[in-house]
Amino acid sequence: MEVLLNEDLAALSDLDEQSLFESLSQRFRQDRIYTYIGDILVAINPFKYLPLYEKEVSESYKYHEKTKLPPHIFAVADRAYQSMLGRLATGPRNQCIVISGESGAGKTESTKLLLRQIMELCRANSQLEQQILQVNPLLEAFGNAQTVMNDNSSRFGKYIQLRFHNSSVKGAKINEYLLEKSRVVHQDEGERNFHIFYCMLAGISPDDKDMYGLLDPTQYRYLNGRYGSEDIVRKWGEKYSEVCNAMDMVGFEEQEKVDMMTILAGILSLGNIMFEPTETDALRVTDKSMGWLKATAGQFGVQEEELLRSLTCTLSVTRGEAIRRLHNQQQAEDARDSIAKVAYGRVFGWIVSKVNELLAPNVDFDVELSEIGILDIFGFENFAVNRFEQLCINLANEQLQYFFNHLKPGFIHEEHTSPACQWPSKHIFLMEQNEYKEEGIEWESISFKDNKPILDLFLTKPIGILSLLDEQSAFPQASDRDFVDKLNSKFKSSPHYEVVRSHSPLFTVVHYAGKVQYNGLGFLEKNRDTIPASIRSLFINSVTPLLSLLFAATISRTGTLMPRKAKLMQKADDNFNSTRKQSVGAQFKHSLAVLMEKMFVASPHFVRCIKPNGSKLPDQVDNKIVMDQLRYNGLLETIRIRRDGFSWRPSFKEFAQRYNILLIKPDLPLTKESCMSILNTTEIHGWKCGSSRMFFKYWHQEELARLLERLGKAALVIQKDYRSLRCRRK
Ligand code: AOV
Ligand code: MG
Repeated sequence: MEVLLNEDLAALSDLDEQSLFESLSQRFRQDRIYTYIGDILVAINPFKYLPLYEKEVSESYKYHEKTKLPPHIFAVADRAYQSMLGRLATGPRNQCIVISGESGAGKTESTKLLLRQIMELCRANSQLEQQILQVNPLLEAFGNAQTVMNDNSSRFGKYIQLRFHNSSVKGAKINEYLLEKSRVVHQDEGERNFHIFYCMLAGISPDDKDMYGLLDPTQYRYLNGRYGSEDIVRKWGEKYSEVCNAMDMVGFEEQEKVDMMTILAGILSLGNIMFEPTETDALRVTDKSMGWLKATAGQFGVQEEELLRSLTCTLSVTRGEAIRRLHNQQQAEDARDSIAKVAYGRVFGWIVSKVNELLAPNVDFDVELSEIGILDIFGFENFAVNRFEQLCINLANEQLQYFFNHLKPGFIHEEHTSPACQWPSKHIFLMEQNEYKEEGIEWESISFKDNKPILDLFLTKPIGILSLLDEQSAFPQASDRDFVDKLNSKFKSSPHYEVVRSHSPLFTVVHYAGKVQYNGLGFLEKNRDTIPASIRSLFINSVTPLLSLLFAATISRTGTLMPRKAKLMQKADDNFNSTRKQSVGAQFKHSLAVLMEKMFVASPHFVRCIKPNGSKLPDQVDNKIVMDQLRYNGLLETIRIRRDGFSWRPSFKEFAQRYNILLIKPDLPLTKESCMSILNTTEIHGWKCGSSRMFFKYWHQEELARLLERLGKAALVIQKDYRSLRCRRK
């Protein structure tokens, strides 16, 4: 019994910060990296190989009983899959698994294990299954990089939706969030560019290397001259063949692959183009880098002069008149880097939309599909310098925390899902407490740290951080300082905002997880994310088919490519300053809202990943680092809320109908008394009985499901015995 108790820490009677920490670290020292806290799985990154994922283990967790086996990520896969099929307790068929934790905590590894196990469980269409499993290595090559926190850090967030018809998988769809494009042109000390560059250089055949015009890796400025030991290079080489293999499996065509690699080679060459001023105040490409200019033009399939023009001057059209402004050296370098970023970003976006096209479910429209979604998104970030990217990431985490706090599994779905999908908020708790009163149930009010005010600070229109950012972004003359001044004047008295006195445009947000100071430099430009007209037309005219497609088309919010007539685009581009394009902040806000809507109408599962120490080492627990994470991700708070509330409240009729089989009396009246006698035959405790309905804690549903399951098994055994008896008689 002791072991069982420890495997689910929600069952500990005195659960506080210290005891939670003690139990988790004690288990971790015995290589028990997984622990349940109620319906949350806590996973501590072991940073070493553990024999936890072998075939036999995977088999044993298929259709298992939760308490019979130790906590495991495969158990989460099993629960999600069984719930999707309606085999476990009631609730919506769509499932979503939210994986959170800070960088290097093990989110992506957990995602891969979940995917693998779900594919094992459904074993339907083996080709599709293989395709789905290949998506990860492909996305990782293009979207992951080595950082100081994690050697394989995801530089984008993703939501993978697996779509099923009955028990078999029919397709998949990926949403990606905020690829960190700036990494293409700059990496901090101890970090690297996206994996794919190193893989390509290490793995490509000498012939292909010539074809793409690739040179020695140490030559490229965008790679910082860093490459690696022979051992590492060999690993990259192997990874390259894996990536090529994955592309084939998923269904990319040969020409598409060639185009993609050529564009990557072009980006590397582009990075080496340097500029210098001439005596006449104009700007020229240095003699040394003339070769790189030529190479880039060749690799991008564009005219050399046109490329040069888009680097050295800006063309703007005002009232039908073209005005050319010459760049200074800094502006030319910025133009070069933004071409590299936009080209890489488009390639990545295209890969995702191509994957979605190739893995789209091939079924009739009227076939209803259910879904298991897996969210692997960056954790809360607080660095020495926090930029626009950190602001977005932390906003996403506020949103997730809100979801977590306000969710009462079963409860919301059964009784309060409105078609318009109103997000449940504080009123759920009020409603809940009124219901206790009406039903004559004793209750204590449940208090919780509501982060709605922080979300409002970001999202309210027209006076929220994102709206004000959009407002300032719309003024061509506004500066980052103006934006921060605006924030200061609007929010100086907000409890979640702090004015910072400094020459730099700094401001502080008091997040649920702590204070974060942001540096507003670059916010306006990153939020606008506009591509100069000259660059777009440069690429539209490229002879490389993929490149021309990437710029003649826009990638919609849902991730699918929407080709448009290039002419139309160009026309719009000519006066792009005045055309309305959604800002990055607004797009991100929108995709978060879509995600939340999906999540609020699905049955949720939570995996909270924890990093045991900051040095990526096995067998070491750093108390402070772990404690901080327990606090940041609000584990304790959530445990308390969930333990205190009654999440499932079936009417007497509903309950008696579903569980009368436990009494083996099919004609039982559907009354309060019947409900009580059903429950009295079980060993389930802690429920309450109101005047019209029953009140259960979140874990009761599962206990009841288990009883039904046992009964089902018993019935099967009886049937089998009966049949064999009859056979023998014959
Ligand atoms: P992350 O996804 O949470 O960080 P990862 O899933 O990439 O973190 O994990 C980081 C590293 O930890 C992996 O590359 C593995 O070496 C190791 N690791 C994680 N889980 C396990 C496990 N179950 N068993 C063994 N090793 C593991 V980031 O994407 O950086 O936020 O942005
Ligand atoms: Mg990751």
